[in-house]
Amino acid sequence: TSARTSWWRQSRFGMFIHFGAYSNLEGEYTRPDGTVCRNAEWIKRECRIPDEEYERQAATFNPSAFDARAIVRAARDAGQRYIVITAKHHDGYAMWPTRQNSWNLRDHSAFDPRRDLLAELKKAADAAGIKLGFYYSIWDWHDPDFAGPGTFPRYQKRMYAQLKELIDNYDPALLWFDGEWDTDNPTNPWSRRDGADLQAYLHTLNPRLIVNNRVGKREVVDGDFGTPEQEIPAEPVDGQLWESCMTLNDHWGFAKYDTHWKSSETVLRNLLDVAGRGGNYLLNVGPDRLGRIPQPSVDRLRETGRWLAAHGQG
Ligand code: FUL
Repeated sequence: TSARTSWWRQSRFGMFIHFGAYSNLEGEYTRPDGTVCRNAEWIKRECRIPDEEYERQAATFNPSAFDARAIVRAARDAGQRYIVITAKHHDGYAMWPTRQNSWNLRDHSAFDPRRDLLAELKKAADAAGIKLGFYYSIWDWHDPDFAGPGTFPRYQKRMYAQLKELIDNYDPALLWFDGEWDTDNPTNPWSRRDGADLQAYLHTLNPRLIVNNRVGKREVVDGDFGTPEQEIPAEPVDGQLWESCMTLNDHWGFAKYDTHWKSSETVLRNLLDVAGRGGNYLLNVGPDRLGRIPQPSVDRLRETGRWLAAHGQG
């Protein structure tokens, strides 16, 4: 436990935001034969949406109602002290104007090209004293070099360049990697060595950066903290910092049909349980295609924050 991780260890409660080109479909894809396939951030793959079609829909993505200040306010009022937003999920779509490709919110959307969501969020978060982190998927369904024979080094170069852009332009306090595994994905070439190299590189760009364990292979030696997902571990690994990430309903990305919301009592119980055992709780929201956090999520965040404030923990 170093001084570097001190703000993170003291934070206890954070907001996860899953937002990307998939959000534009709001969880439903109507196949050519008229049947409907449901998913959320995995919709491209799980519903086997052809590339051209996914690209066509992404070109209409216009999150014009994304309000960084309102989101930061919702987080702060909930008692959350940091935010982690998907800068790039598995579909490879970058939520900032990356110069490495045109598969991004500036060059491939119907969004106002003068706007930059990550910059807006960074500014609002700074103003509120909230730390900002980025989720970044190593696995990339869009970049042909990810799984092409012998082309992974080319992909990796672009990935390094994208991460440098993120660090140079938005100064994130934390990077939350994902998509490093090879169980679902036998073509995933990510190795332990790649993880160690990447982490060393990131620390040359910013020695204070905090990184999760999915930068490597989720082992105790990887990154700064463990990432149990949708669960509160009975016995956290000895000596390893950890953070439970959880959805508020049953999906990470927006799914219009999913109304299976956790009660604010459940959220609070989870938070106290996690914090009582020394972990952090990263609670997810999935904005709709216009960029608005669903009202049931806003309500639960507000109720949680109200309880914390009333008990002197806000
Ligand atoms: C998983 C991803 O595959 C999910 O889509 C989500 O982002 C979750 C937090 O991590 O590994």
